[in-house]
Amino acid sequence: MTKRKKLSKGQLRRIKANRSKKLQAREDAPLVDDASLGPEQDAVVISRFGQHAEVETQDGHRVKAQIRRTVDSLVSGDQVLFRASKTDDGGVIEAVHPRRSMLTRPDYYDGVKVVAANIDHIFVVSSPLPAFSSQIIDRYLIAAEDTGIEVSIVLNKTDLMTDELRDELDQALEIYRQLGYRVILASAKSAEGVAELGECMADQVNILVGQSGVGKSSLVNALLPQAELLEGAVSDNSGLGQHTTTAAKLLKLDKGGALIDSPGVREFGLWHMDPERVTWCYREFRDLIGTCKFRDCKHNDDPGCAITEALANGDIDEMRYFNYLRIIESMAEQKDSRHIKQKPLD
Ligand SMILES: Nc1nc2c(ncn2[C@@H]2O[C@H](COP(=O)(O)OP(=O)(O)OP(=O)(O)O)[C@@H](O)[C@H]2O)c(=O)[nH]1
Ligand SMILES: [Mg+2]
Ligand SMILES: [Zn+2]
Repeated sequence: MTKRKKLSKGQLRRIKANRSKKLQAREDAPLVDDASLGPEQDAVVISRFGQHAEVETQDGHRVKAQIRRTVDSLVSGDQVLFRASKTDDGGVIEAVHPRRSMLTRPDYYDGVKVVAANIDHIFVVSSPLPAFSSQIIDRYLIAAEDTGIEVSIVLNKTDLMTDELRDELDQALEIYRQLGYRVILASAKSAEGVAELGECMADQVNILVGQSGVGKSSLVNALLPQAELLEGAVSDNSGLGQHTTTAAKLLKLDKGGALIDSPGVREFGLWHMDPERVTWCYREFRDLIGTCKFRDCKHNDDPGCAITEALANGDIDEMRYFNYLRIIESMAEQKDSRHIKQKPLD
């Protein structure tokens, strides 16, 4: 389990107010008459909208279901006990099976928000437009490492790259390959890498994460043309699409397994994590933790630091180390200002 950082009073107040508003909304929701419901059956959550969720039953039926008040948290990928209505084409979600994994992200209103459940493989998607940033990749990798779920990297939109840019980005990604991450160069447009991506996803529950506009929904469409998800158009410098995805959605893969498309966020904050945990999430730092001269070493200019020593020896990559310092610094800034600027998209 992750050690969570203490939240400020303002953050706690806001989160509490938001939770009680949500509880109130549930109490206002209509009760479902038990007699009108069929037997319990297993189903998977496709996507969640407020007090409802779309589920798929084991015989492949898609149903829009109400959620029992006793169900605390429900997201795409959750395995649930579902009862179909005898009188209409709806139903009720009675309970959620324990999750074998979940991906979370910090949220301005909810503290920490669960993005999806029961994931086996996270694909961090990047692109040349919006601009490639190894620091953003590192932020997503930290969140992924924190969950213990397998993680790979996708560089999408190769069709937009000159040979020169392709070489440059490929070199930047070589560092990740050396760290043991699989890197896939892909294009939803030219279909490069799409088959390879599909092979890596077979028989697992996969999720695409990454900045808004990198082409997650487009890759889903390339993998599953029948999905017909709405894609955005790169309308400005930020690359934010008009059809930006607002809710996570699960799609079944033809060869078994599933794929979840998730909404991108403008800025992926990590303020909910302990800086020590962030250090641990850097794979190449992990074995060095606890070997610095001082127990409270900040791995910056502290004497006898094992991490800066490994950096000097060339065992740790400069870019990764620079990103690490920037991320730790930005976490401290956010803590000082006691608020998070980012407004969530969903
Ligand atoms: N040239 C090119 N454009 C692409 C490619 N993949 C996606 N795009 C375009 O990039 C824009 C954004 O694509 P989306 O698939 O909506 O991006 P997203 O990651 O799902 O974005 P959010 O839902 O906002 O998180 C759209 O205009 C796509 O047509 C690609 O491989 N090549
Ligand atoms: Mg999308
Ligand atoms: Zn150190």
